[in-house]
Amino acid sequence: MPVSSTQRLFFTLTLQPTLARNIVHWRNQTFDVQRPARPTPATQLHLTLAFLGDTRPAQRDSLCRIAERLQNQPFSLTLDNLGHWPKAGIIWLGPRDSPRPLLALASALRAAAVRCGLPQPATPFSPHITLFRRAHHPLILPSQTPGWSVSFSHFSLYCSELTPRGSRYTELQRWSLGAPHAV
Ligand code: 2AM
Repeated sequence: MPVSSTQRLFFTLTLQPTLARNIVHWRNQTFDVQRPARPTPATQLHLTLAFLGDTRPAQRDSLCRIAERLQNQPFSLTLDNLGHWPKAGIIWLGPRDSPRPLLALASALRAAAVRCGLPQPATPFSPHITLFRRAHHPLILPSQTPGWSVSFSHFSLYCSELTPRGSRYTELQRWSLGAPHAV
């Protein structure tokens, strides 16, 4: 099968537009991060549950069938933690404590990926929302975040296309949490 028929996919939690705009507003006021660090646009802020990489149509269809049958529960979390991974060049926002239903959902989706022939990293799931990319230089992070509390009632499958202007994300499908059917 030609490589062009694959799609670069990931399962993710999306943020409400108002929350995304609030995060960007706070980020712009709080961080003094110079180029080449690149801030993530508000419309692209998300929390990845499982990165699938290049996925064939048959694999995508199998994953969608599994996702549709999941009965993981909705949950809330608090975005009260900041981190910097200098090697990856990522500054992130995330929860200090990960609720069990979040961990269970990520684990179920990673397991589904493996079942469909899409290997997953051995490293533990580390929930985060990327605020900046290409941030490889040392920096001092703000001591705290506004501590947004966020509820999630669905998760999504996204396609990522790499363009010269950065990644372009498209939602392909979404599923309710707590109900075994697509939204
Ligand atoms: P990141 O924000 O930490 O880079 C789409 O690329 C999403 O999948 C991003 O949220 C990205 O996380 C995540 N992801 C996880 N592993 C990845 C990988 N090996 N390559 C690209 N993206 C990955």
